[in-house]
Amino acid sequence: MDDTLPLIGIVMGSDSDLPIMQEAAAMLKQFNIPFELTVVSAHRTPERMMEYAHKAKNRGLKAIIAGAGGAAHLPGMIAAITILPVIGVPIKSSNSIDGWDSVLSILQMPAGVPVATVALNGAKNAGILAAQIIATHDEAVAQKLSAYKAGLEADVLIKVNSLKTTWNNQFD
Ligand code: RP5
Repeated sequence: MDDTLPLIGIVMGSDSDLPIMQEAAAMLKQFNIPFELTVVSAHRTPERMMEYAHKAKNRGLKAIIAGAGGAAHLPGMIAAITILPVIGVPIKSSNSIDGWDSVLSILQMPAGVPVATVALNGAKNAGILAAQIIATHDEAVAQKLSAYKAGLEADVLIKVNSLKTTWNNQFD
């Protein structure tokens, strides 16, 4: 059990969201950012959700990644309570019609209460975005992010060169 004080809180409505949400955890691990991960359900544990959101800032968290599926109220309700940035992950869950319910529940927040919503099942990007928030005041994380982005470019250029062996490309 890791008891390092977390900077990022990852919460999800159910453990059935974990296969997706652990992609956010993997990115935070890659960038060496301490995080915690637990289940907080807006509908099934509303008081736990309220307590989590109320205490988050004083517990030292800098941002919260919240994922939920179906009628996905968790990210928006947490954002209603805390001033920490909340990154919402819509999840295509067993009770989701086709994912649009989760996307729209998390995306269509009223003015004044933003949730930074990533793509459906986009927990990986949620982890990267949380790291970018930390990187605004942590140079070591900023350097890891720069290296990550450079790696993305290098991967594409390898594919460009590979395609060249088969397909005409006069661009470069
Ligand atoms: C949501 O309901 C959860 O976030 C999950 O995506 C979905 C289904 O939950 P389970 O019935 O699998 O626990 O609140």
